[in-house]
Amino acid sequence: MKDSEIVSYVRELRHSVKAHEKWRTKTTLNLIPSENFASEETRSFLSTDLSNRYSARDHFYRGTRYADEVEALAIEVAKKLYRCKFADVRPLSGHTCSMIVFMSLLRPGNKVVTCPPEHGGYPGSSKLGLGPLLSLQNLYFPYDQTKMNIIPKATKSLLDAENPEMTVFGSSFIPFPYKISESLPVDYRGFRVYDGSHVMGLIAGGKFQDPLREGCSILMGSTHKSLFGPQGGMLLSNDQEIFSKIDAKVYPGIVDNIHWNRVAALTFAMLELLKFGRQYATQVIRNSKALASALDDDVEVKCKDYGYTESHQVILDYDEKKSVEIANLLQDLDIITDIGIRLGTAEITRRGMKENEMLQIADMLSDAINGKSSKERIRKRVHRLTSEFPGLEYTFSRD
Ligand code: DSN
Repeated sequence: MKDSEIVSYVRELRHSVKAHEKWRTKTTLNLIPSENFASEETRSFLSTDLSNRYSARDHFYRGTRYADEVEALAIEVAKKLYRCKFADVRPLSGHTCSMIVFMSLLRPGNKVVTCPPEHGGYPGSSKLGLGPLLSLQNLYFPYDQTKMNIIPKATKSLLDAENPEMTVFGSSFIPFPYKISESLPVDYRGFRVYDGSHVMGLIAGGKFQDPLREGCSILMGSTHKSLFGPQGGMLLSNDQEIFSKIDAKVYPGIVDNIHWNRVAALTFAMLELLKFGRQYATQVIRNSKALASALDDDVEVKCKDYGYTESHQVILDYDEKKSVEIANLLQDLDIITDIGIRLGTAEITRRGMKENEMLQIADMLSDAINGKSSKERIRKRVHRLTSEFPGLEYTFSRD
């Protein structure tokens, strides 16, 4: 390859990353509920020397003195934040957590119950993902589409009849907490897991549900959705026997090298949540409720009869084709969503927006979806709003 071609690739790479940074952090209004802003200080840990190093459980490497301290601190902070006895911060993602839990505790042919993917269950742990890869039998919770939740009584009957080896509560579309204890038969002996990927930040803030005290023995999830850390995963438990089984499989079976820079960044984000989590989670939920009720005059929102939402998610009620059209239209206006359509309030809350801004956003969404204003005018309003919130809240002052 010629030098000039390499230089051109370098230029292209720099350009794409810089343009992405400006577009997604400055210009656009991000309503994807599985994303968030990590604070500048959290992000600064990601580019430290920790990213260059190894440290493994078998102590094969020297030079790990401080990386080991970082891990010990991470575990200590995670246990405090989630009020539990055991924490593992090594998983590289929420999906890796599912792999670790399934591969440690289940055998081929075992049954696992999850939320149905067609109703917003996480596809990665369903028959579309890990199920067939690990030769598991996938069963699904009976689900009430109107309430966007599992049906406790029917779930109890399913668990009684099938006696599955594992039940995984939680979902990617999760406007409401699950009634865990009401769904579990008294004599159910399977593993009870909560995939809190979407709601880890709300759980940390004490504002959603508390799975480890509601009947689950494992809480797992990703660390970058409502929990505003770097991308990664985390496993938490109060059960020593279960945790030991998991621990035995993580290294060297599923996660070899741990990304220590990520663990340091996660620890900082968890400290932010220890200090500001309650305020943050309270405002996220207030914002979701405000956004949903303001939208509902003109835009189809699910679960009106149930107060719309108790999480960071507001779920719109359009068919697949229309949802894709809307998501594309909104992207054109610098409003970023998925094609679910789920609207998430975690990132805009972190930027400091409150109920008043939710009314403005609802107005922009309604104008866009119903074609009540020109694209140019809506885009300008989006840019005005994002420029008014250049910073980030719920973090420590650097003064
Ligand atoms: N990517 C996540 C979501 O958007 O819900 C699932 O891990």
